[in-house]
Amino acid sequence: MTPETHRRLDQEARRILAANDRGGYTVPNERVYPFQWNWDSAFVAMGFAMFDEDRAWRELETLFLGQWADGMVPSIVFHTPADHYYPGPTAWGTRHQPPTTGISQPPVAATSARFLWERAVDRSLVRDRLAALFPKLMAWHRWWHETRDPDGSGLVTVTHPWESGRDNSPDWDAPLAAVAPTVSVGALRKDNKAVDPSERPTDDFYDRVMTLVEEAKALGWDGIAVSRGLSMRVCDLGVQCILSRADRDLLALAEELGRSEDAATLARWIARSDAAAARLRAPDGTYRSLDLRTGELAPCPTSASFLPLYARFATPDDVEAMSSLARSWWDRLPYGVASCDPGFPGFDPLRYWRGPVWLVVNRMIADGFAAHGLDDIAARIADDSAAMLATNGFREYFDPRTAMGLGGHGFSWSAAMWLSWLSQPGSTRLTGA
Ligand code: 9WN
Repeated sequence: MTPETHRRLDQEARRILAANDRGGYTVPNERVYPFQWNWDSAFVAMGFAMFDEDRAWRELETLFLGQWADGMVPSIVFHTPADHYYPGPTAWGTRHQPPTTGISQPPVAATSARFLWERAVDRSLVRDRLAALFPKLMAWHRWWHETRDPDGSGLVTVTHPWESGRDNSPDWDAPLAAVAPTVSVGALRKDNKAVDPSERPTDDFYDRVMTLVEEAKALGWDGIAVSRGLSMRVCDLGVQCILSRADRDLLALAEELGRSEDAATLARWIARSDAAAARLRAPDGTYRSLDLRTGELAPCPTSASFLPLYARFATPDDVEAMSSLARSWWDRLPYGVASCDPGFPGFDPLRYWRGPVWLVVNRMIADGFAAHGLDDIAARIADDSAAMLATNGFREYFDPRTAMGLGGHGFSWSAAMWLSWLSQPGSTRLTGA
């Protein structure tokens, strides 16, 4: 990449974060997603950290204004009204102020807090902020490990595809097929008017996922009742891995803060999920999501299948299997890492989480390979990611055949991935380098 391109991307990335900044929180993209999203903000904070530490901490602090009394941190915080997104606060029918959804999203925030802490120019200036955030992070992790794993199995449950952040992955095909739609919401959708419908989920998908929302509303959004009672209950490989990594990052922060009891609790949770991970390994050696109602594993590997490396529970055999899998995908597709196995019959390079590449997932996968000594794979993922941005802009996701940009434009977390990762030589590991 030429120095001019580098400079252009730097400027554009900062411009995007400034344009999407609503004062204390960032919208992923005004046109499609006009509120604060959970894991988006955790990644966006890493971008801000490169030039404005105070603003980076604020992003996380603002997200936790949405935290529920039971510890849950919602997928969306509706800080200010906007009528061009569906489903908005009324459709969710939750009681929190500010209004929120009733489901969570992948818990990247503790990893983000550790990222901010490790890169702080003067840690003494941010220690109080970390100390104030820590118990909130701990309460959220407890919610995952207790409310979303009420039997202490070591595998946490997601009850809605949007909780996974990988919204219409093939992982949800079978679990959603078992949800009998009771609503028809196609006419209410806004997303497929803002973005080409071929790049978005179908109406049938929306009917089923909004049926799950109705089920949870009928249970009064009670955490345990939802966890045990919804028609969809899956251990999402992505959430399981991201939580496990975030537990490790939170443990490192607990030690920094001298919180030994919390550190011991975290160590117990980590050991329990590490022991349960084998249940997610398919006979072909790849990791998959697990339908907790039927005991069935998901039909194909996805980009989440590389995340045991990021989580740090992968065995040496797993490392071998994952590097072969990554190389085999590059034999079929020039740009990595596709969100779904290119050999899967339902692979669709344009449609949302059924094929396209997301830079935040690439960031986690590259961290995992680098941490296991596979720097060549980590570097190739970074090169592909930078090439997609340089040629097609800061789009929401990209076609793995052509690098064509898809979904929303001027996307906050894509900008943050440039600022915190791709523009920074030698910064492949997210935390604990
Ligand atoms: C539902 C904001 C979010 C991301 C998700 C992505 C998409 C929302 C949607 O956009 O989901 O949460 O309406 O499609 O799948 O990962 O956090 O960028």
